[in-house]
Amino acid sequence: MSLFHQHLRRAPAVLSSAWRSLHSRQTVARSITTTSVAQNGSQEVRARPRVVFSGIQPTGIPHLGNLLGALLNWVKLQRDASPEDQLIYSIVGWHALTLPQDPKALSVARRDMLAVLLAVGLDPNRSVIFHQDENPHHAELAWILNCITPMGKLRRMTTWKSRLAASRNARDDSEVDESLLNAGLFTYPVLQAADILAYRATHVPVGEDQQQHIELCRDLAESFNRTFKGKRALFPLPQHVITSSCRVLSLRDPSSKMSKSSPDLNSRILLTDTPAQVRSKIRSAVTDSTLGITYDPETRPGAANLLSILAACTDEDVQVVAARYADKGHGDLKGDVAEAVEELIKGPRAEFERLRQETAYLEEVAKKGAEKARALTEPVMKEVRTRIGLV
Ligand code: AQP
Repeated sequence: MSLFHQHLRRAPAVLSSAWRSLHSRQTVARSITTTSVAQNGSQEVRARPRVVFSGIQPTGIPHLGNLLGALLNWVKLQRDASPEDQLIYSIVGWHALTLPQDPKALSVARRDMLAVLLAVGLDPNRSVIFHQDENPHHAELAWILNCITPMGKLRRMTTWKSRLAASRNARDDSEVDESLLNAGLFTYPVLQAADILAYRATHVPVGEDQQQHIELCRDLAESFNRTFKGKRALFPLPQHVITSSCRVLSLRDPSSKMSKSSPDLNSRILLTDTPAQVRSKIRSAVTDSTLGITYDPETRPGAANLLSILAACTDEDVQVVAARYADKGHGDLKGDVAEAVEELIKGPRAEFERLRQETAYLEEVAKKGAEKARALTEPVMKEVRTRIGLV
C-alpha cells in the first residue's frame, strides 16, 4: 500500500470526539440540496450534478473563524454530498499575493495549509484538493474575465478595504484608502470568479462577506454567456451557499472579524495553539464591565462573540447558551469557552502536527490534486478559447 493510501486510512481515526460529533450534528449545508438550473436569456443551462468550489488563502495557520466558518463546513459537505456531486477545494496562493507576503513564510504556509485540509478530514480521494497556483487555467480565465469586467462594478466591491484594514491593524475601513491599493487586490474578485467558473461550479460555500463577489461572478458568467454564444450557455450561474452563521470576531477588537493577517496574535486562536495558549487568549478577550451575561451583539460584542463561539463548538442555540450564563460572570464563560475550543481543535491539531512532517505524502497529494484540477478545467478553457476566437 502506498504512503498516500496509508494516510487516507489513518487520518480520520485521530479526530477528537467533539470534532466528530460536531460533524455529525451540524446541518450547515441544506441549501446544497436545491437544484440549480440557471436561466441565461434564451439559453438554459442543463441541470447537472452539483459542483462545489471553495478556497482558502495560505496566509498562515487557520484560526477558529476559518475552522467554524469554512473548513468544518467543507468536511460536512464532503460527508453529505451525493456520489455524483463534485467537491473542489483549493489553496488559493494567487489570492495571498494581493497583500505583501514573505516568500519563505508563504512557501511554508502553502504546504501547511494542505496538511490542515487533510487534518480536518478532507479526503483527497473524494474531493479535489489542490494548489490554485498549480493550475494556470485560473489565471488565464481571470485575464479573459478582466477584459469583460466593467470598472464600475469592480469599484462597488468593498472587501479590499476590510482586507487592507485588517492587515494594517486599522480600527476600521475609513483608515485605508486607494493610495494603499494595488491592482491585484482591486481585481481579486475577478480571479475569484475565474476560480469558480473554470470548474463550471454551481455552489460556492463562503462567508457572508463574499456575497458581493458571488454576485459579480454571476454577472460575469451571464455576460460571457450572452456575448460568446454557443450551442448552450457555457457557465452556470453559481449559487452562494451560506454555510454557517458563525462569524468569529477578533478577541481583541470585536468590531472586526478574526483574521489570519491581523498583526495582533492575541486576536485569534490558531489551530496550533496549545491548551495554555487557548486559555490565555480567551482569558484576555475584550468583554465589558456589565454584570451578568447577555447575548447582545450590538452593545456587548465581546461577550456575544464568546457566546457564539461556545454555541458553535457545542452546536447549541446561542440564546440557550446565553441563558445558562445569565447569573454568571465573564470568568466562568471564558473558562468554558476555552475548554470547548480545546476539545474542538485537539484532534485536528495532533493530526496536523503529524502530517506536516510528511512532506513526501503532501507532495503526492498536491501533485495528484493539481492533475485532477487541470483535467477538469482544460475542456472548459478549450471551449472558452474557441468562443472568444483565440484558436
Ligand atoms: N472570522 C471568521 N469567521 C468565520 N469565517 C471566516 N472566514 C475567514 N475569517 C472568518 C472564512 O474562512 C474562509 C477562508 O478565508 P480566506 O483565508 O480565504 O480569506 P479571509 O476571509 O480573508 O480569511 P482571513 O482569515 O481573514 O485571511 P486573511 O487575513 O489572509 O485575509 C472563507 O470562506 C471565509 O469566509
